[in-house]
Amino acid sequence: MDNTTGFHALLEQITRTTHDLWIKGWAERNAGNISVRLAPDQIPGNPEKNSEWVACGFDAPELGGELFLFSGTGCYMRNVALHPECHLGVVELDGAGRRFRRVWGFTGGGRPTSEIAPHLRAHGARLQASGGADRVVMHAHTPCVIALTHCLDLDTARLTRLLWEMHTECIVVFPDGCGYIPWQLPGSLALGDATAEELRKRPMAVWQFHGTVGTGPDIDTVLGLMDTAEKAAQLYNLAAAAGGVRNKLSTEQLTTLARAFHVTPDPDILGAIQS
Ligand code: 2HA
Ligand code: ZN
Repeated sequence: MDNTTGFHALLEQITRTTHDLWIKGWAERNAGNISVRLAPDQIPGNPEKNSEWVACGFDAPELGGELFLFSGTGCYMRNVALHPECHLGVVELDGAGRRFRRVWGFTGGGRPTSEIAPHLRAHGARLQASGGADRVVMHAHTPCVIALTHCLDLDTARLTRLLWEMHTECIVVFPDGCGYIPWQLPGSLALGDATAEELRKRPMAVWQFHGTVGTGPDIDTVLGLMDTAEKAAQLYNLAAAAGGVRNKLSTEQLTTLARAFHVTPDPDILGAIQS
């Protein structure tokens, strides 16, 4: 596969996914954002080399020299497929991870998402945690998960247990759990740092009163991860509205699933599995 083919294949996946986020009701107005740390075969041909360097406002030395595709600040997910080169852009980080410059896209003066700090912090955390395999960070306003954060007193263990117990798929899809981040200002470095702390241990986190952030090696995996958590939250909300959750997966059933599917759930959340 040559460079151009790789980049265009990525653009197709992204534009399909941004449309999906809109159709799913996860991306009202300019909600949601995506970034991808580009693999060598995903770098666009003829990168621009003369655009101005812009300060990130923080240092991300672990990401120095990397190229990222970002959705743009203010962009509506439902419109990305119409003009990808306007709503998406590729930026290069300098060697110190302190400044970035545009090398493709953002025609019409676009800039990376307002959530650039949480995105880059998430990339840094997952680069280390996954040994370089994870390249995608996606954020969306997932309604059922957000509703949970308004109804329940949660922390990472409580949220993860709830999701695992409400849907058979969950412990297999995210055995490391789903992090819970108490409310922080959107786009802030504080939100980025709190998110990174959870993402060093697990690939997904929920932002209280705001949404979900998912990470993984490719876009399908990340959408699938976030969708599975959202489905479990939807099942909880439906059951609660229908009279209350009377029955849920037991620790024994969760343990049986983990053994059958060869996953090791976070022992601090499930308890260590006896062999
Ligand atoms: O990009 O979703 O969190 C708009 C948002 C901010
Ligand atoms: Zn948001």
